[in-house]
Amino acid sequence: MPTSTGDTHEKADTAGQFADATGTGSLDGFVPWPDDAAARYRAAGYWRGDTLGALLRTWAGAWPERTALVDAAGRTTYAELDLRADRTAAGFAGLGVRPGDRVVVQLPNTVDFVVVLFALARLGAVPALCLPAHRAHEIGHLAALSEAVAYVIPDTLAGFDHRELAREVRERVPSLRHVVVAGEPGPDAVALADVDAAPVALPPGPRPEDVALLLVSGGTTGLPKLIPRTHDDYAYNARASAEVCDLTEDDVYMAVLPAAHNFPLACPGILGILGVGGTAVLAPGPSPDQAFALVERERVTVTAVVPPVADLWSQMWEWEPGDRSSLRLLQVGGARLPAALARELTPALDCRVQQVFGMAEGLLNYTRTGDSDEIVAESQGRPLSPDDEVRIVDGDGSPVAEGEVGELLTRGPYTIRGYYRVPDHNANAFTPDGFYRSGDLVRRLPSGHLVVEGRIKEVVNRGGEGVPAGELEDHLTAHPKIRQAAVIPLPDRVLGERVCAILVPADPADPPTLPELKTFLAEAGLAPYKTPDTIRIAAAFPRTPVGKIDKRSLADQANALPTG
Ligand code: OOB
Repeated sequence: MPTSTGDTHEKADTAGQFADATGTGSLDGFVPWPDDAAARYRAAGYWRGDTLGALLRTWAGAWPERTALVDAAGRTTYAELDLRADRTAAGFAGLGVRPGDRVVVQLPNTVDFVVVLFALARLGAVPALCLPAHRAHEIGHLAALSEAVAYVIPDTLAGFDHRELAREVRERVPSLRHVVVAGEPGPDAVALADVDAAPVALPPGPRPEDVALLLVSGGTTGLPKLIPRTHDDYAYNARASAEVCDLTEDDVYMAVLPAAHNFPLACPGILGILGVGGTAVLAPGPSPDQAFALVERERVTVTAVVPPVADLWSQMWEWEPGDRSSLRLLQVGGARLPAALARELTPALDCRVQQVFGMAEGLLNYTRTGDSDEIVAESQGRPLSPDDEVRIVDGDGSPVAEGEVGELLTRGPYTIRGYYRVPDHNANAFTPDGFYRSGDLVRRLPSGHLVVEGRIKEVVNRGGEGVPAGELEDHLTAHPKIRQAAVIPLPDRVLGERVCAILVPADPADPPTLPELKTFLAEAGLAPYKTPDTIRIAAAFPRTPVGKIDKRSLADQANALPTG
């Protein structure tokens, strides 16, 4: 164990090294909450003045010998994690990484990921958490935008050599001084194992209101953006989420989605489970063969998946051997969970299902333990915090009538007030009074739960009539011959856009036909203009880096697919 107790180390062998360090408070391009809002969030007890680095110290002090993390390489106790974070922080300091410096981190679900996160947090450096599937286009942009000084990668992953990618990014981004490799570094890079030194006197730690990390936006249009999350707000995000999920020290949370994504990281995810003294199992991915074996071996109690994974698991669960009775809660979010699938999940997996409608920008909605089966199947949950403010507005920005569909705007104690370093974009993405314009179309039920009807940009404009993709997808997936559905616009000379439904059939040998779907939708009471003009049959859908259906690629492929 390190000799220090707080976030400031007592060893003085490099004292003076950080004499001119200023901390991250001055991180340019970060939009803080206004003082009055910040004061309210502190007074209400949401922001408790902790930093992530100090929290780990507290946890390690309270339950040092418990297992914090499990990955393919083995088990790590809280005390070991705490020490590794200190040693790695000292290693980064030795490389010349300073408080406020940005570091692009692109690591798979491993103990190294968590160590690097806490090490940088202790140093006051700011990790930009990229997903393993990001490539030169995204990484180059995010590294340049943040003027990152270092880039942390695995050597190879899923047959892809990240060191090659790093060489390409380095040529484009002059600020990048170090490439740190978990594994074999190759030329011009340093091994993460060598970013390790005796804990040193670190500069004054970051302040709780400073940026702890940058998440990458999941937006499907344009280049990704960086989402600055502070120690205060992110600690609250994880802690309050852990409470909603009734997490205790006896829980074992399994991260199957990439750990850099907000959902498995802090909703409640890895940070939430560590905060209650439980164990986080870092799974390499959501494939049933790997994930199911880990559920059984580690007695996993909670995990989080996107709907396509929930769908796959529900089909495989009863056929794969093994005792997975430990699983008590399956969180599903990130994209629309069709109500029909939601209803199948509890009987198929014999566990409770929770819908999570969240965004890296902040706002989280959860269905709760006491909610009826109907609410859990049909809604995407209600806001986490009593101080989450939600407005549902029409195209003019005026509130819609209660129960009507409109765009969700939100602000609150863990919702950002601006993306990092994009003031022009922020002028439109946020209202003048600080609400984030989510682009999501929702309606509110009398219970306060929200139903996501789609995205503003995913409404097909059929000759002036709006067809929300999500609504039609839900109806289509209720058809017995359809496993998954994605609705996209196709250009049309007369209508402007027409409605194309791309379908993954339940049985590839027996795909649905357009006439039978039209009859089915009419019987369900759907307005005729909302029925598909054309259908395409696909074997599977392309996915985004976190596993959501990638509608952009799908639209590109639509014309090559067979019609039904
Ligand atoms: C999560 O975060 P992001 O940033 O990758 O994506 C956010 C967007 C939302 O604005 C919404 O369009 C969509 O993903 N979304 C959902 C949804 N959950 C997210 N759409 C329908 N139903 C849902 N349940 O995806 C995310 C972050 C934290 C927790 C969970 C998900």
